[in-house]
Amino acid sequence: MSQRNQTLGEFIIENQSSFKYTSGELSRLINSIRLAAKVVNHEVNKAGLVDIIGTAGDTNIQGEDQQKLDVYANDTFIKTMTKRNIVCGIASEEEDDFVAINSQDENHQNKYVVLIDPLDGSSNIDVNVSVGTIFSIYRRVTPVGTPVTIKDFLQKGNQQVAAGYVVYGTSTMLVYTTGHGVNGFTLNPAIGTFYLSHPNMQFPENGSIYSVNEGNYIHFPKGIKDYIKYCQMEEGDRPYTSRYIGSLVSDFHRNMIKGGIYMYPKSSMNAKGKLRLLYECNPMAFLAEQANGKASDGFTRIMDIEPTELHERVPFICGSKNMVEKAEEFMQNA
Ligand code: P6P
Repeated sequence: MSQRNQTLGEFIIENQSSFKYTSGELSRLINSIRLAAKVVNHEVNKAGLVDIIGTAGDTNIQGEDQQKLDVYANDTFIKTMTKRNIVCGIASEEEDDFVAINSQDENHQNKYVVLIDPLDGSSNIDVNVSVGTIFSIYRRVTPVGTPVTIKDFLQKGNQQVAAGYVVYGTSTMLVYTTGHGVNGFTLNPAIGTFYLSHPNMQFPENGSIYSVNEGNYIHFPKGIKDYIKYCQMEEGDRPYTSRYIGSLVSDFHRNMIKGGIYMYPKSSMNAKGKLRLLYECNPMAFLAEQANGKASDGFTRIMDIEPTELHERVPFICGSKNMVEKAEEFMQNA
């Protein structure tokens, strides 16, 4: 019989015992994310065909126009995870406050909380550029049997039990970690099954791609400006190539495969940067470190930052270890 790649379902079962909380709940949670990803993928792939593009007429807490697909993705992930009766609470970029899951957990017995950016890069939807979902999973820290509280969500990134993303691109992939490396699964749309296509993903220690919105150059801190000029200098393996998709998941995914660095620094326009710590930077930082990469704000390891509020933003530098360390050197010597 011809060999075939392992499916995501088979991978989850095979690796369940390696996860210290082997009650199977995390496996069921990852499976619920798998289902929601397929449902959202179906809508994203036909966005141009139905009247689902454009704003839903609302704005989210970030003050950004909510694209209809944002709302659809948010509802899909929340409903799918709720129905599996595994999580006690969900925080989302699209929700002002966290959502306590009481309907399926009236005795507050569920142990996991999920933080999610249901459709990152959604401003790209109308121009047919790839977008993504980012998720971060923790065990609750308040007592089981009591209602979930904000403390369960404001945990440092180094407490994550799992994190990952779905990239809705030329193909749809689910990439995740439970702290034992990073593995990528590609969806076969003909049969609706994710297959292990990228086992043990690793950032090359060096790379020649830098990803930053250079339109904001004049607003960047001196250290970031100095590092960008370093990337552009003719010397050794430089000048590097600039690639910026405007979708964190896509820039991160390309850099993980080819080697590179992604930066969203603070600026005179965004005093703390643009990206959110809890459901963008922490999950991507967990993946980066599990793939031999690095993630910081230029000075502090992202996963060591103590969160103070649900939608807080931090400056974000992430990717190939040697490139991140060089950028940190410029930031710290500026
Ligand atoms: P800018 C998308 O809105 C996002 O959060 C990331 O996915 C992306 O990398 C960044 O913002 C793009 O922001 O300001 O460069 O358009």
